[in-house]
Amino acid sequence: MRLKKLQTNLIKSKKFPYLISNLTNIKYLTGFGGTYANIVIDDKQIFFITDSRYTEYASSLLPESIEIIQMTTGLPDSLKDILKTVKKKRLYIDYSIPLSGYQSLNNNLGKIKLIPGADEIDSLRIIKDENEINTLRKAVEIADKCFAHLLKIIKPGILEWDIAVEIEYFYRKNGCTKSSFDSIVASGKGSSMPHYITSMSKKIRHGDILLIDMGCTFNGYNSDLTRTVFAGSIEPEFEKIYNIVRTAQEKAISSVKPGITTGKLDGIARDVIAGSGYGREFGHSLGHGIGLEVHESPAIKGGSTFRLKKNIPFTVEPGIYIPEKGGIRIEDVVIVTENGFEDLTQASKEIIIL
Ligand SMILES: [Mn+2]
Repeated sequence: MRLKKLQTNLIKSKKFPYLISNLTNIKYLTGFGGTYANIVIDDKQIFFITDSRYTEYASSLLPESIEIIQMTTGLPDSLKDILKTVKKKRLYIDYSIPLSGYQSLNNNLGKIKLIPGADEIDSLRIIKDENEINTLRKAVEIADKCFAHLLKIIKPGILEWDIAVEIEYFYRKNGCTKSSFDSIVASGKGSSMPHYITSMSKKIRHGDILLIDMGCTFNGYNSDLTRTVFAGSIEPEFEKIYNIVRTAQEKAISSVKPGITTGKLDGIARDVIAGSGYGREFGHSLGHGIGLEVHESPAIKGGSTFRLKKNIPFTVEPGIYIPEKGGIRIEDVVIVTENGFEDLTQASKEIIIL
């Protein structure tokens, strides 16, 4: 069980009792899907604090060895009681707590010493187990199918918004609870803004670039997919740029293997793009880890010394953006294997003119 594994790690690093308040981390550790909970892990006991809405649910979910505490007068009081029980005057706090939460504890826990914990849970979450990988694989597959579906309906004259709505509908129809984020459907000049906001009134025009960034949430796990297609025709400059981005992306992906740093990987894509004269037009990092959150550790960025390991999934998404003209981005989700990589994304990377 993940909670036990974390407890073992915390005992080894002597960081207990340890408080976790982040709901995604709590979901990862226990499966709890409610909207309020905290966990305190001590060396011999684990406490699960929630309010009256969730105590019954929590006791049906958690093993008997975990003590469920129903919060009545606020978190600081519950924590004081727990620390009294375990006879400790210190509390490690996971770094995912918001500053407001930290300050509230600091003001209300009296003589108890708060110690910033580290990224103990992030470092567990970063490497996925077989179950998680299969779920991710399914999320990526649904996004791929959605893209294939979009190719049948995209044509000049259709609204950006209509495409975004179609994505949302397709995802839900195919077993997803939601999109991973508001889909980006950016046409024409809008495609030069990496995080464009989809317009409710803008129609796709003949000759437009169309950048679509879309992902879904399947059983709690996220996918992320970007493809750039062309409405009616393609300008020679953007055909060239498309091929540079594609080469950069494929070169980075084929370099993925255990041991390579994410900084090096970013550099491989960046060198291709800079070597073609578009270095300044690739402003963001190469990618990000993906799982219970659409953006999670590790960051795939320049300067990072983080070394990839087997079963870490992440995105590879270089782009070139020419202000006032348009942009191209291509994004896949890949996973590190024993000796190399598997590209989970199957959506076509050929130049598509619709
Ligand atoms: Mn992404």
